[in-house]
Amino acid sequence: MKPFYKFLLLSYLAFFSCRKRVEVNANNAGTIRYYYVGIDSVGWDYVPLGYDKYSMGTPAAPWTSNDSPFVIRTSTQLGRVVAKAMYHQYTDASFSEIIPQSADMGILGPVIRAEVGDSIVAVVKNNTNYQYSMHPHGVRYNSMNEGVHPIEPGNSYTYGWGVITESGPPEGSPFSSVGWVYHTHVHDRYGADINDGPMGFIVVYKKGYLDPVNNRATDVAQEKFSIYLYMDESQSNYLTTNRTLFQPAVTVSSDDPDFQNSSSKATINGYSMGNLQYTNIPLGKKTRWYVSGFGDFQDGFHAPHWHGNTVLTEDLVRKDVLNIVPAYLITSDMTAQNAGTWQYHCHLDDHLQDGMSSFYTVE
Ligand SMILES: [Cu+2]
Repeated sequence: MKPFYKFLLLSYLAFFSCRKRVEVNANNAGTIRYYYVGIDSVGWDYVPLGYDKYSMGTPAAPWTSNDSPFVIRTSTQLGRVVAKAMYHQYTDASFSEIIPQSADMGILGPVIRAEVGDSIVAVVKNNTNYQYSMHPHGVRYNSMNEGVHPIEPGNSYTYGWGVITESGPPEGSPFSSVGWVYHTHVHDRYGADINDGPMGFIVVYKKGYLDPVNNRATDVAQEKFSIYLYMDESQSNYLTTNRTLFQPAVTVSSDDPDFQNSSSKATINGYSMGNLQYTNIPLGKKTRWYVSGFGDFQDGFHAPHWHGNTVLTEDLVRKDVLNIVPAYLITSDMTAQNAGTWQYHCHLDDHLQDGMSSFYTVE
């Protein structure tokens, strides 16, 4: 058996035993990257600014007639604030202190970072009343670590994943990293899972390219993350709660077509209507964008579009619009030459009209 595969095998075995054993294996190859991730219930406001910034709303005149079904609370629609779930990174296994992240991450969980040859240990604690899991894309796992078995409310589960050659950028790639998604994936349940909120990114770097101080690739000045998604509150585990948690209580049937339509929020990182603002995109330096999305045949295709600047994708094509299908991820680099605050939105007209828009600022 080749040493590296032997290491992987040992690692997998070690993940089921004690942490000490894992650390012993760390001496053989790569680094063991520990992540303590809580799944927490949160009160979520899709439009925390309180107005539709994209449609040039103001605090005095916040919403367009298109916006109203999605943001105004009545007895027939949920409005803008609901209970959801999200992943938070904690400092350690006591799960007492959340590690904050930049505001433009929105509802996304922590970015799980590793270099090729490393292993990832994700200790996940479910602090909600519902079953969730953590399913990673791109890394190596066995069925016990696939993240399709529910973590029961109050329980924890430790996942071990191998970051193999095939998890990283291909040989000869000019990109030093490649992005992947992770998300809750409780088997046999679709809508009432990812719509609730638990999702995030994994980034795998070429060996030696993860800057441990700045938490990004050594050859870029900034990393940014986007997930385009209709979050369907009519499919959420929290639906029953959300119908009565705020006033007025929703009394219309959850099967009502208008209720269903108004419950489907067009978001980027959980924010709608230009309420997501990316900052600190450095002028003249490289910003790496990791862009993905989720959804179904009806609403899962997205066309992320940057105004003002272009990106270079992994296939070395110059673009300002990407083409995203569910769970597909594009890693692209922007060397911004155009300072200012620019729109960054889905180019599908109905998605944009429903609020799938944000801004980014080059400074
Ligand atoms: Cu879209």
